[in-house]
Amino acid sequence: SEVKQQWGVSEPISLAYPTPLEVKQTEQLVKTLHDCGLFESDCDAKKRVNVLSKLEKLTKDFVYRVGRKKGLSETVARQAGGRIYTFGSYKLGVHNSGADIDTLCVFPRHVERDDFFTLMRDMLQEHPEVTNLTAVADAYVPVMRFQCSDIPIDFVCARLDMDVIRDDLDLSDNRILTGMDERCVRSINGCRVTDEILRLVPSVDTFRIALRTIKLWADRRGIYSNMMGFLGGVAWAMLVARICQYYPHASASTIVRRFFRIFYQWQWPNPVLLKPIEEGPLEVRVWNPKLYPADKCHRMPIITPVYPSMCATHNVTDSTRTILIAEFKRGAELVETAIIEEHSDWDALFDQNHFFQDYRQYLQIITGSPDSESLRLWQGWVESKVRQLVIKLELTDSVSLAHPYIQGTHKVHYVQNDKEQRDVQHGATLPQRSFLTSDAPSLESLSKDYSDGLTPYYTSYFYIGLVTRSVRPRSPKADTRPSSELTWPTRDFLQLVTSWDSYELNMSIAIRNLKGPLLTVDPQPVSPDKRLKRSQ
Ligand code: 3AT
Ligand code: MN
Ligand code: MN
Repeated sequence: SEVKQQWGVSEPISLAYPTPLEVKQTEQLVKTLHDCGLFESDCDAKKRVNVLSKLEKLTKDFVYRVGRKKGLSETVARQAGGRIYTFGSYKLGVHNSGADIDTLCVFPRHVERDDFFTLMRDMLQEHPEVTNLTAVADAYVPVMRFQCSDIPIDFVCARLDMDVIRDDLDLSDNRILTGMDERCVRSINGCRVTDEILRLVPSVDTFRIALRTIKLWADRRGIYSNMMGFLGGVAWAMLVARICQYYPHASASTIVRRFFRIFYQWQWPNPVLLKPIEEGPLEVRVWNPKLYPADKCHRMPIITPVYPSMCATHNVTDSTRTILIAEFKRGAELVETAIIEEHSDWDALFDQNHFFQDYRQYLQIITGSPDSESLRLWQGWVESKVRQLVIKLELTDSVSLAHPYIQGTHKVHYVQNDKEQRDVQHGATLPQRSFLTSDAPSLESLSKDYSDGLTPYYTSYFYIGLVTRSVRPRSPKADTRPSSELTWPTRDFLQLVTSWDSYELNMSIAIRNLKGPLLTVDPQPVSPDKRLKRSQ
């Protein structure tokens, strides 16, 4: 007889084992995932293992060299160890071909983060297989990004308050957090969360198939983005893990079916927890809506399962929650009707959403610069603030839903003069001289036809789809056109983004109000009176 194990914070909903039909549906699901080209080849998988073993060796060598530099003896410096751990999708076993490997470098007390960003950086630079290295030492989570044998690596680091980092060091012990700096705690928690999620699911294999399904679905539906106020990889993983806990013996097809129904009907903002929230040894905040008003504001709280527990869905707004719940509903209906019938397939679940046809009104945020590197920084900053505009729009009477599109559109325009440059700064495209950056011809190949010469101007667009309602005029003379209601949110937003520390004069931004469905991602310019505001 079976010992009834409880997974998570409540009893399972059902202990049923899969029926033959459910097993078959899971096989069809796995086949569909394979057909989508999600899985990497064995050869690529071996390459990843190889790259990781090189990084492990490099780490030990790095710790040794810092030790010697700081006066440790040969033996002590060697014994100090050092290790790498993976996290993110690779560790969860749900990475697509081409995904990065999120890797944590753990070193002992005598090594500083500075050493990581100087000596380790040099060692990587000198490594023949390492390319495209960029380092962001002062980020919220400091990281070095590079490719090793063409595999993208996100390399973060943690310094533990220990003399020696042994190969069997267990990161799950909360005591290792004592004496660590906040950035290191954040870095190491990426690993601790991933490990704990895997420990908290009854069957890792089932979890992986279900999570791959949900990730593909979320990506196709345009709701896979923590930055834009939807959900990121960790949050999706925790949602799937919770369903696995409710149905410990179910097959992946059943997990997917229950996933949609349960989260469609979930009583948000009740939190999704994989285990009870723990206290711990640090002076840091643990998610607690009773104590912290900010935590009480979380609309769809999904809480990480290790100390210090945090909400992985801090960015969700009223609009993005509405969109997510509508997508859960769509998923539930599709899976429960079409797919569960014996002969139907899973493809419909993975249909792309049609953002550019779904709304009658859009805001287009146009960032630009004549310098592609400037634009990269500038549009990244603006992109990270788009959800602030969404929140401001939600506060107006006339907007009932503001839907941020999760991807920017990146273009290069070969302009002839200042007027053309101003036009593209405001969202115009030039016939035959505006291109998606990814498939633009070279400047030289076009220039010969233009005697005055051409210069490139780069733009990135971000879009917000709007659902508006008519607002009763406050006085007979009041302007009730929705666009007037949009003026203050967009003005505030422009003020927010242009107050950036690194804002420079060669960076432009404008916002346009576009009416009517945008049938392509490349809308024609609208007349200037529809522009809300620009600043340069
Ligand atoms: P991919 O397969 O890589 O697309 P993933 O889940 O591995 O999916 P990421 O590589 O973007 O996604 O992120 C892996 C982890 O890195 C998740 C989180 O613990 C951490 N992380 C990612 N982005 C940030 C961020 N901006 N700030 C802090 N931590 C982050
Ligand atoms: Mn990753
Ligand atoms: Mn990553």
